[in-house]
Amino acid sequence: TDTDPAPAVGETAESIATMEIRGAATIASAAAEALADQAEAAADAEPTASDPEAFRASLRAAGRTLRETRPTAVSLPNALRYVLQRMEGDSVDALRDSVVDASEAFVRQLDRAQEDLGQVGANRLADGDTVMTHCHSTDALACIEAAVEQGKSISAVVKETRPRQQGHITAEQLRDIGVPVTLIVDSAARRYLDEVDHVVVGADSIAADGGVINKIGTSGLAVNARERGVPIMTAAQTIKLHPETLTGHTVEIEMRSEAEVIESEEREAIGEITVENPAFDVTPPRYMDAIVTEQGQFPPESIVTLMRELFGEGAAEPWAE
Ligand code: RUB
Repeated sequence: TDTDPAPAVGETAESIATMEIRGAATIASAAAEALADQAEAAADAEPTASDPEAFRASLRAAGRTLRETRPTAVSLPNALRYVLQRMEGDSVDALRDSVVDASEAFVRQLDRAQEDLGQVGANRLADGDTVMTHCHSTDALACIEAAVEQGKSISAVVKETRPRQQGHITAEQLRDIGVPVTLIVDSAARRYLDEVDHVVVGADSIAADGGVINKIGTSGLAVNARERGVPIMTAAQTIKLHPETLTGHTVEIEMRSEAEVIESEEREAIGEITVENPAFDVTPPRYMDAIVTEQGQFPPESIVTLMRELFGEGAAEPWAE
């Protein structure tokens, strides 16, 4: 059709779906950048180059393509909303510039927010602390990195995070900043909590009731941490706040392929079984000590106030046809 997204959008969407691009913040900045690419491409090709309405439609189509890649990280629709709500102008040139500027502003803000929340999270960590991590979160790593930069000596117990083993990325990045790392299998977490001073995780979405949606296994880790008396924080910039939960919607938990869990030959050898692979779970607010954002730290139960301030009561979908 006239409004087919540019190849760059298709490539980004594919990379998000296959998890080559992954993690809520990274997905959000890639999506914002793909919209800027779409704006450049649409301003250069007919019919969008000479028809502002067709240009707008092509940006909305790009938004829908990106939106459909993965369902759980709200930073993705929040990024699309940020950029598309700022698309304005009577000419295609003006429209293109508004999208490119908004995309750049979004990515700048994201980086800035991560730096700021890193400072807040770092203040919760003390010199000599051992932290436990789950999955790979750039927001969580920002807290540990800022603590290291403050001159604190931090070591880490890193959960491998089955089935995709994002813990390996965390282990490598912590090593790069000089943090001693002990890698463990997920089921060893409770045993190691006795040696840990703080659990630090990220979030894909934060619900209005303070529930934290993050990589599967986070909720069990939080319950165990509470039982062991170990504080747990989630590092989540405000782009992770899920506006639709203000009106009673729940966050969709992505179900991924069973091939990530078991190889097909092995599965066939076992016989007729069901394999399920939910990618995320919900940690109830009572098991989370703090949500650390670029605007300071919050008890999970009070996050709704910040959410109303930032999003109001309703969230429009500017990518709708
Ligand atoms: C990643 C994950 C991360 C959050 C936060 O899941 O659960 O903890 O996305 O990451 P997946 P960040 O690997 O399935 O995308 O702090 O970088 O936004």
